[in-house]
Amino acid sequence: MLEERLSRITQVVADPSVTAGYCTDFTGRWRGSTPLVVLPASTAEVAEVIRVCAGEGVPVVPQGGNTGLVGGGVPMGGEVVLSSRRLTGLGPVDASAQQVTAGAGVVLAALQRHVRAAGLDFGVDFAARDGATVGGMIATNAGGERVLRYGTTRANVVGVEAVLADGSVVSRLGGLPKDNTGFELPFAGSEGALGVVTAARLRLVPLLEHRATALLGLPGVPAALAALAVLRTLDSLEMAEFFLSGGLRLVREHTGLPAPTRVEHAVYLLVECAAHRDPAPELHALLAALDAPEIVVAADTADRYRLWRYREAHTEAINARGVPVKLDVALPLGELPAFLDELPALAGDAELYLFGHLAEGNLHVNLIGGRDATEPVLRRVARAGGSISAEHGVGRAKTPWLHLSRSPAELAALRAVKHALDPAGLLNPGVLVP
Ligand code: 2HG
Ligand code: ZN
Repeated sequence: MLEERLSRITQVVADPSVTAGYCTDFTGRWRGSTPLVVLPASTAEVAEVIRVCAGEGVPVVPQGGNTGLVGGGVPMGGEVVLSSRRLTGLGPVDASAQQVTAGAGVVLAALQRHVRAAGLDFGVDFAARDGATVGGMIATNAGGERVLRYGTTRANVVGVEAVLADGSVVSRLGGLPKDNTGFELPFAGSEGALGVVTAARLRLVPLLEHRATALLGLPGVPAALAALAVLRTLDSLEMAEFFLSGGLRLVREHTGLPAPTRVEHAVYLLVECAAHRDPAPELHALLAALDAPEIVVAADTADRYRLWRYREAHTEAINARGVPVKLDVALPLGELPAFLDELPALAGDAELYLFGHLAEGNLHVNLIGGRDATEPVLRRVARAGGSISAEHGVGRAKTPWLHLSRSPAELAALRAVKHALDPAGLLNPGVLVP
């Protein structure tokens, strides 16, 4: 029996009251079921688990912190869940190479604490830092709030260790910055469909101890884009996040926070600079020259986090309001104003909440209630040369629309890679390349 065989390898949970927590996503939109959650504590155990499941023809859904938003880590077909929660090894920080090795189950916030204690930092950061894991971040190629400076997760990974669908292990944790002995297997963005990431060698960045943060109240997105163009001249710029008055109202209702500005504005732009020397003078000089109706400057670290909270609490505030349809899209910056003008009509009778990462043209379109507007919104994004999934991945949510962002030749190549590495379709069936 499968449970017995897997139990001989590692920890297995079958109790439905426990497995239920692995079967539903954060939004409540994706609700699956599983006979078993398997929690291996080493790469060798993962490999054995995969070998047993492959031998029995039992499909597996790899899962990290279950903070995903596209149904990519939920067992919608009754699959076995392979959780990375016990793969929490963290190696010593290599200060001269500026690297660290982390297990797939290491939570982002724990990684940050570990490397910051050694005077370095990890280049990726986002609101789900207390739940998201290294393996999940690689599998989804997570982006977040610092992409404008450090790129997405892919750019911050030196090498990956993973278990393939036949149970074999590929390990690239040596950390050589130069090693052109063939191409790297594309685990970043593979969404658990090509292999189970078990550990990674991560690139670290200097810990910048001086930070300056400001919230700009602006009349519209064109003004926010104009401000961004000016602020981008600063080498120290690290964050340029935006939200709108409607989302702010919802966040305030949910959190009880006071208004961040004297008067309400249509658009809010949250910017942060970081450097080895205090970036406040250069940021404040540029802000003073901007034509912004209102600017609030953070006084200290607690104040910085207070300002972040208006932006970062959007996801939980929206969730408290209802089960959202989440469309994570990106458009060329020049296309944003026209797209945003048309968006309310495309959203129809759904409640629309919009926020995101302005520098990448990455909009989080959240729709609650009403008719499902996924189709018209994604088609409009594609017409503008945008992406139907900027940073959350394809998961199960976006597979019907993947053709809007990828050409037939690209789709055929994706399918060929999937088939070569997982011919039986054992890993995360129905996700990314159904
Ligand atoms: C963020 O930027 C996340 O906070 C979540 O990508 C976005 O909830 C969302 O739509
Ligand atoms: Zn985001």
